[in-house]
Amino acid sequence: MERTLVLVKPDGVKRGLIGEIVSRFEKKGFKIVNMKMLQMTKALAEEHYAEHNGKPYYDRLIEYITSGPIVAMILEGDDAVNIVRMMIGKTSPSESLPGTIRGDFSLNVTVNVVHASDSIENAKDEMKRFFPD
Ligand code: FUP
Repeated sequence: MERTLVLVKPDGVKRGLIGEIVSRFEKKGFKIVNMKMLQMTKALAEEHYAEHNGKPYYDRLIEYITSGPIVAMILEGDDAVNIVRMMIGKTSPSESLPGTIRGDFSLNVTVNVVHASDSIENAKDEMKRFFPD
């Protein structure tokens, strides 16, 4: 069994998509092992997106991700990291296919509804970051 971290980002919460997103993962067969609502601080956002520091979109990204409450959850299931990444869709709006969460609900590369860990190693760090206990 593998675990991964998913965030419903501020636009997903504001648009009332928490239930839709949780439901897709539940129906797929993932177990929700932890979940909470929080607002990311600037410090947490800068840690989470450290590798993007210096990119032209970085300031907008930090402002957006701290702009309202998010929902963080840990999902568990076989091959969770890869399968959840497939279910959220690609980062680029022109590549996120219909049927994926981003493909169905977002047209914007920054304001894109969800985050999911992109490797087992990052999943471990991100689960610790959002669920330190
Ligand atoms: P992803 O793992 O799909 O969330 O994508 P990345 O790790 O490449 O990027 C993290 C976040 O940076 C994305 F959710 C949105 C933002 N981003 C932009 O705003 N513009 C870009 O050109 C690339 C990424």
